[in-house]
Amino acid sequence: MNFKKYLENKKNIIDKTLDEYLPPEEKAPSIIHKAMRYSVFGGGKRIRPIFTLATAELFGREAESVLRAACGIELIHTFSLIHDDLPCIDNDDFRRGKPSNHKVFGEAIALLAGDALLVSGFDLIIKNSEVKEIKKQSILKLIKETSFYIGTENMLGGQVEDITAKNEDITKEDLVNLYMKKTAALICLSIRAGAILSGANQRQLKALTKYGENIGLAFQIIDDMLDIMQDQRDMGKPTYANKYGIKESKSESERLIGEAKDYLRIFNQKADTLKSLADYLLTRKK
Ligand code: GRG
Repeated sequence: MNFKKYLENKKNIIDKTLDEYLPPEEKAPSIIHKAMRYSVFGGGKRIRPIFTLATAELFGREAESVLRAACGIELIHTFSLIHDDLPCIDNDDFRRGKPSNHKVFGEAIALLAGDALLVSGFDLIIKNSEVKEIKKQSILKLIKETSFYIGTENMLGGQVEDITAKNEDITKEDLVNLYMKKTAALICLSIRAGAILSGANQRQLKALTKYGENIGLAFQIIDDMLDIMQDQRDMGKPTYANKYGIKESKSESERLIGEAKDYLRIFNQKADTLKSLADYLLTRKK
């Protein structure tokens, strides 16, 4: 199967799982289920759950065996986007070219839809324990990891730094640290999830974590470049591309992706899909 087909195929099974899991729009209280579905099916790339599935496959597992946990992480990602767009945080009227959740449903419902998706994310990870070959202990470990990677030491803390950072005085080290928390943490979690549920040993988990950190950091630097190239630059915000320019952002993201792939050496050609996913990030247009 070529790589484009691989991405398409995985996206389809992720969409199907999410659709079967989420309450239907008409179920009461209908407005929140509509709001949740609006953002979950709003055109996301599904890159985080695809990382989880591809990592499980690296260990010879079927993608299906970790599908629910992977989708749980996608719900948590969607929650973070809805809250990120709220007037009290980034105040963005648009997400993926469409009106953001609060523009359609109002602030109160958007806030609650985000909360509901966070809760549902954990629920879906727990539901993965129903898969026969998955050890219950590994689900507990993943729940603990998820709390850590989205908590105040990681995603949530990164978001706090993001809204308080001042463009003029942030150093490169602090900006990279902020990106590691705000963006790389959840991407890293999605890779670790596939490894933990597939019984990875410490050496394998360490290599995949380094891969995930590099990928996650590159992802945010590329995201900033895309914002500039698509004329969506926020001048009030310190971003890598705003501060250091497109040329340096490009070479730094290429360096990080190259290093990420080097960490996969211990898996030989079994890691080819994860290497292709790393390369794909450099060419993505959205
Ligand atoms: C309460 C744990 C908690 C978190 C709330 C709002 C928030 C704190 C964190 C948000 C952090 C954030 C929005 C980071 C940006 C990461 C990023 C580049 C998102 C875009 O990801 P894509 O391109 O999105 O994968 P798609 O549209 O493909 O789904």
